Amino acid sequence: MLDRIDIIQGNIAAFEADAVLNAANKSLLGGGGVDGAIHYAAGPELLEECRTLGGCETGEAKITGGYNLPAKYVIHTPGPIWKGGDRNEDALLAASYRNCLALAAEHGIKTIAFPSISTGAYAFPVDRAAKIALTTVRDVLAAGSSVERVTFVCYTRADLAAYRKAFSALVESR
Ligand code: AR6
Repeated sequence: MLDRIDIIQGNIAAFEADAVLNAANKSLLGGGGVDGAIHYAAGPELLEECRTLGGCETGEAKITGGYNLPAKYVIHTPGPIWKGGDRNEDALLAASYRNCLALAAEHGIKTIAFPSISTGAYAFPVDRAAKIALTTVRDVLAAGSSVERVTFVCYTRADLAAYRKAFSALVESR
């Protein structure tokens, strides 16, 4: 399943895939980081559609159109805010990845790009998040998802290094 996962450095708002993931907040009404970049590139119609969704709980996911993005869809998920690690953060982060992939499969999405959910403004430690992200995606693909390709789009070199390291550890543990 790891051969269906890519890790690259870039801006997720410019990535060409059936869907891109938005590391949103529970209001789904925009913000900084990934959320800001996606809304800026998609244009104001994305916010108009988001206003109709009534927000989203942490670890859950909602889907909209991609408007001016290269991607056809945006899947929005509020990841957990890091509070030290004993507030169910790991399980909530895994739920974000799982619920996004389930929604993607329901919509016939074959290619999807994820940012590093929760590791910016929400302060989740990136090494720990990378391991959870990759193992969760690998397990969903292994369980028979119709999603064919998952790309992690890392913004910084440090994030890229963390995701590559976590990926290598998974390859070695096979
Ligand atoms: N493409 C890919 N990755 C990016 C981009 C980009 N254009 N911009 C930042 N990153 P964050 P969170 C990386 O803060 O931690 C928003 O205000 C960034 O380096 O975007 O889940 C929302 O509205 C970091 O590694 O998301 C919420 O209020 C990762 O993406 C809150 O931030 C996630 O950083 C969500 O916080």
